[in-house]
Amino acid sequence: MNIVYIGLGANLYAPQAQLHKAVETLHNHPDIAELKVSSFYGSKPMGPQDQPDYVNAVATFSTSLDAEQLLDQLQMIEQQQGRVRKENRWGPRTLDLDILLFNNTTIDTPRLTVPHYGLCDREFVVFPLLELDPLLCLPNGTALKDIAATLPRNGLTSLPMTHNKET
Ligand code: A4P
Ligand code: MG
Repeated sequence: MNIVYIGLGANLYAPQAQLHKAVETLHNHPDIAELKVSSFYGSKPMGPQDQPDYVNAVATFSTSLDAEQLLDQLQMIEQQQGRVRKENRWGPRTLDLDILLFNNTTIDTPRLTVPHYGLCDREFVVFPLLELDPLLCLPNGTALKDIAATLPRNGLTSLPMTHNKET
């Protein structure tokens, strides 16, 4: 079994509901077990500022899928939830699912860079990861809490729990 951490992000069409729906799909997936999800967080857009704020979360689970098979599954879920890939980098999206960590390994292939290249710079990834595991370390041995110590929160807020799938 592989232990995986993924990032979830959305800023279009009821972003909290998009994340709830993605979590439900992961929960029901036959090759995914032991799913744990962080709180949902409100975050300021990284990149172009003329787009809505984001809702972000991270999740961890075990899976028998290898990393590329998992990427296929995550991209399928993005597609099912209406993701349209556009030219403009870092633009708004209904759902973005990124593989943050895959076991304690590094992956560098044309399709995959793991740990995710932005992991250490993104408050909306680092703080939710620490919520799931305060002792989490990167494959190079760096403790995530040491990265968090100097990372600005940039207005990151923990959102109240909602089960309302329309918000
Ligand atoms: N790819 C390589 N490594 C990975 C990985 N570890 N996980 C490749 C997932 N995919 C990976 O991704 C492009 C290609 O990256 C994939 O085909 C895969 O083979 P994409 O999802 O099509 O494109 P993208 O997500 O638009 O591009 P990018 O550069 O990954 O965007 P980011 O870095 O994900 O940023 N602001 C806030 N507050 N919160 C956000 O979540 N997200 C973005 C998008 C911008 N601003 C944000 C947020
Ligand atoms: Mg992505």
